[in-house]
Amino acid sequence: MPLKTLIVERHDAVTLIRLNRPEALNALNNELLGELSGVLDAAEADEGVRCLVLTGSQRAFAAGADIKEMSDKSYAQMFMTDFFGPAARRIEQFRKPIIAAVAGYALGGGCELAMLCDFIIAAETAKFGQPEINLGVMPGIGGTQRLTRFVGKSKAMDMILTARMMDAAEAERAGLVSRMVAADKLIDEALAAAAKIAGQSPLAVMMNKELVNAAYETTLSTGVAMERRLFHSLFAFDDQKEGMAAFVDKRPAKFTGT
Ligand code: DAK
Repeated sequence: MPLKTLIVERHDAVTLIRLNRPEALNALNNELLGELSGVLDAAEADEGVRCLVLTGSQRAFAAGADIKEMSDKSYAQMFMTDFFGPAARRIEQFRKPIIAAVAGYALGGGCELAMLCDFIIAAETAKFGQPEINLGVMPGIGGTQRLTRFVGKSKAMDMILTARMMDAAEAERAGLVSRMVAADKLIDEALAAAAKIAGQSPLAVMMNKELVNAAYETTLSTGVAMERRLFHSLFAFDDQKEGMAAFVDKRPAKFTGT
């Protein structure tokens, strides 16, 4: 079935996904999240895909959950459909890296979607916010938890309680985004980062992703112990031998994922 709300492009081992609901500033509705889950399923199953980039338009990454779709729902409907739950879990459990390339508005569920990715590259035009309080509600895809872990309690409280937006420069200073670039360089920069990741050993990439995420979920000593075990395990693979031999031979490594 052709996709209605996403544009998907393949750039060698990188899949670029563009949110595409321009009439609603890429607001997230059920259709879009269902399509996104399907694209992630396909990317997970495709061994040729090593990294993903998720982006929106110059005007908006995503201006939040679709308020028009959501406004009349009852508590029973929200609960019984587990509103947004399956899509959020799909992204959380995705094992390959996803880079969010954010220009324009990343608000509410849009900011949360960016934070669900592994890191965020922001255009100078990016604006991040959790303005749900203006609607009498609250973030619902982890915003109260993830924003607080990214930027600390004070800025998270400020943004969530006042609904103020953070521009790209502040977001970079606060650690919400990994780098800020000119708007016309955003996609090139994100694709270049993704290509760099795609050229690494996929085994090492997935284990590194798992461990950085574990830092949010576990104690320091448990995380460090997990890291040591996985580090040891990498010596079971050809990619470790190749990576170290290539360094000694002063040549680029050719990783095979074995
Ligand atoms: N939903 C639906 N339509 C939206 C939208 C949204 N979030 N944001 C913008 N649009 C639509 C506008 O209605 C307008 O449509 P037309 O009037 O042309 O038909 C079109 O996009 C262009 O928007 P504007 O005319 O407003 O454009 P401006 O440049 O003047 O303003 C803006 C841009 C981004 C500042 C403004 O559109 C705005 O404030 N948008 C709403 C931002 C917002 O409040 N976002 C948070 C939404 S609530 C859950 C999980 C998650 C969530 C909820 C539950 N569960 C797991 C239970 C998440 C909730 C949210 O994200």
